[in-house]
Amino acid sequence: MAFHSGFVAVVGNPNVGKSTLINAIIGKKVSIVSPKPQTTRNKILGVWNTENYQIVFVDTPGMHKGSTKLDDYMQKSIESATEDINLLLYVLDGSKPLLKSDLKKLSDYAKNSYPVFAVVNKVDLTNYERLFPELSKLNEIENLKDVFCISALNNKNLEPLKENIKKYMTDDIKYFLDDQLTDKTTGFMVAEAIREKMLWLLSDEVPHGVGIIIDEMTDKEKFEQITATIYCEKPNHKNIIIGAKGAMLKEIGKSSRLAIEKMLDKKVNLSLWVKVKEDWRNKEGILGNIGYSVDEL
Ligand SMILES: Nc1nc2c(ncn2[C@@H]2O[C@H](COP(=O)(O)OP(=O)(O)OP(=O)(O)O)[C@@H](O)[C@H]2O)c(=O)[nH]1
Ligand SMILES: [Mg+2]
Repeated sequence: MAFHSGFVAVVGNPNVGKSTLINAIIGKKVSIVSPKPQTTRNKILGVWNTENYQIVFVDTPGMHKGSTKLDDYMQKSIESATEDINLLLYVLDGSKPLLKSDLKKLSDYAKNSYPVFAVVNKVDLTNYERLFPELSKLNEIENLKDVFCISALNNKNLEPLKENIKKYMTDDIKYFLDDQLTDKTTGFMVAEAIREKMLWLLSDEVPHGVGIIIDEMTDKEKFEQITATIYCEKPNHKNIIIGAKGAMLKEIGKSSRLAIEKMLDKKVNLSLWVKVKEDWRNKEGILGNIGYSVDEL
C-alpha cells in the first residue's frame, strides 16, 4: 500500500475536548488537558504515525473573545492552523445544546476548499434521544462531509473517525521523523506540564494569568536539572501560587516533576520560582519570551 500523509486542523469552542481527542488518536500526550477553558494557548502539532500513514494533527486554542494580546495571539494561532490543511475537524460538546454560533462557524468552515467533519464529543455524558434532534441540525449544513459521535475521554467510536480521516490524506511527503511526536521543543512541553498542573490545582483566574519560562535544563547524567520561573499577574496571585508556608508551590512542584519524569523517562530536580509581571498578557516582549510570538505562527 502506498504511503499517505496530511494535516488535520482541530478547532472548536474552549473545553470541548480538542486536545483530549488528539492525545487519544495519537495514543500519547502531546497537548495538555484540563477542566478549565483556554487550556491550550498555542498551535501544537501532534504526529500520528501508522504503517502507511503520517497524519499531523494541529491542536488549537478554543475559540473565544478576549481583549488581551495573548487572546489576539490565540486567535491568530487558530487562523494560521487552518492554512494548508487536508481536513478540518470541528469539535462540539455533545453534552450541551448546540449553539447557533456553532452552526454558523461550521457552515463558514464548510465553505472552504478542504473537507470538514463535525465531531460531537462527550457523548458519554448524554443519551441519543437528546442528541438526535441536535444532530439533525448538523445535517442541514451544506458541504459538511461527515458527522461523528465520540467520547474522546473513553476512546469510544474513535475507529470510524480515524478510518475516515485517512481517506483524505493525499500527500506523499514524510513531514516528521518516525520518533518525532510534535513540532514543539522539550522545554515547551515541560513548561506546559507545569501549567497543566497549575490549571488543575488553582482556581478561577489565577492559572489563566500564568506564563512559564524555562530558565535551565541541564543533563546531570543521573537526573535533569530544570529551573523554571512562573510569571503571574498580581501580588495576591503570587501569594496564592506559593500558598501557606509554600504548600501550594510544593504541590505544584511535586506533581509537575512526576509528569516531567514520565515524559523524559528520567529523574528530575525541579526548581520553581514565582515572579509578578503586572499585566504581562498585554506585553509584547514578555509574550514572545514565554512562547507566544506572533512572528512564529
Ligand atoms: N465526559 C467527558 N469529558 C471529556 C471528554 N473529552 C474531554 N473531556 C474533558 O473535557 C475537559 C476539556 O478537555 P480539553 O481536551 O482540555 O478541551 P479543549 O477543547 O482542548 O480545551 P481548550 O484547550 O481550553 O480549548 C477535560 O476535563 C476533559 O477531561 C469526553 O469524551 N467525555
Ligand atoms: Mg486544548
